[in-house]
Amino acid sequence: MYLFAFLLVCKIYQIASLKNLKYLTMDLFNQKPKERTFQKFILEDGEIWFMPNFMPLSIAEKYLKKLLETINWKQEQIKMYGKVYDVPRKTAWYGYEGFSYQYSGILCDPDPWTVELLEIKKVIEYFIPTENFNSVLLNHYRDGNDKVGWHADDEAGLGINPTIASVSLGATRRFDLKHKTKLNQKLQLELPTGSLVIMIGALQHHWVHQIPVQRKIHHPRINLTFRTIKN
Ligand SMILES: [Mn+2]
Repeated sequence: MYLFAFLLVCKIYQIASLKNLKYLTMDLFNQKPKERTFQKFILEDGEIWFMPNFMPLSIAEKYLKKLLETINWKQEQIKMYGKVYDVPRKTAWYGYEGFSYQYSGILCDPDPWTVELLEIKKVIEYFIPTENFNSVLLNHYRDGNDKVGWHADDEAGLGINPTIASVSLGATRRFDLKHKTKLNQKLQLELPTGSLVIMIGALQHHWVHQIPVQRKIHHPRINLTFRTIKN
């Protein structure tokens, strides 16, 4: 009897929290989407589309808190010159079953989508209807000491000219891009909370990007990069 009552309370709580989250999506759509447009940077060998106000600040704050608490954050390690180091950020991988990813030569399965991640995915796909992302890589930069070095998202599993959508929540961090061979081709963006960046075209084949160390930043930032893995 008590167990039944307990389960009922859990169920009601679950429904209530789902409703709350649906409200977030509604709210996102109600914020006059037409006023939210992309600034398009048409670069040599690629494009960057930037929407600083993708999410209202109050909603970005809610997602940040929720994702920090509920995501299955992992401390990955890398081997360099025979020594093992912690990756300077926490990471997580979510997506549909069957779309596994390769990390340091190991094949990993994604965690199943959470309600929040599916919501954010849905809203991104409202703005770029050509995409149907099947996975998301999450990065948690605990403070300005966490970073990601120069790299391209050019793993074989992403195919040719992948579209990658990146949502920022929390501390504003700098996002640097540079062309691999045309050394005068550079772009620097400040990514505020609730902003959306889309990387398009041949960008991953010709450019590299990084999130540099910024020691004066003492707050966390989460970054969600939605991708389409081709199996
Ligand atoms: Mn990247």
